[in-house]
Amino acid sequence: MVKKIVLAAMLVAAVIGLAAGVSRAADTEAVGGEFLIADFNTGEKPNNIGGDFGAWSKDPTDFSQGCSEAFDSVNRHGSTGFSMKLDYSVDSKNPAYNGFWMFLQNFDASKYDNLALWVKGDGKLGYTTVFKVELKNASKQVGRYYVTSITDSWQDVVIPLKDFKGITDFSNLSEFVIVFEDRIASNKKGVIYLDDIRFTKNK
Ligand SMILES: [Ca+2]
Repeated sequence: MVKKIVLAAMLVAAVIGLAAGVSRAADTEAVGGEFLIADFNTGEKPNNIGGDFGAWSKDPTDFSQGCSEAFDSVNRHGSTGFSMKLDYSVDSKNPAYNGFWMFLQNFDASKYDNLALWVKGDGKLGYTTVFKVELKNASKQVGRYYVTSITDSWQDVVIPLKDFKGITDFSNLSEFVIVFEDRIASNKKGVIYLDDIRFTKNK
């Protein structure tokens, strides 16, 4: 009988320990009110929450438009790892748009205030100062926001979630998308670097 009680107590302690461990892990990922989605620092897919990503194009058979993605260790934000390099062209006589997609694994961002990402254009190869960012959720809502004023220096672009038009529920996000558009892009072809995509809370 005593043995059984001891065993039961050990089991309870183990379960509590496990639960505490899980909650600690969640806390470390949300250090400083931020939750890191993608830093690209492994140089491999997936992102930091297990989501796949890649470039996409409206018309892969039209070779005058398209986007390709690559890990870049030269132009990165921070002292180690990689950024995501997006080499795009919407310089086509046909309607052209393309960009980058990334799965968010039904991430619950409802406790966060902003989507934040580090962005810069390539000073030598050229870049658009404007592009669209989309957030999609499991209910098929699509939120849209235009990022402007991109330069060839790293900037922390912080987008309030409430400023995404077309989406109201952030509790089950399915996808993050970058869109380069022929009608909007200030440069029809060029290179944009992304790094440290995350959800943040207001201070
Ligand atoms: Ca990085």
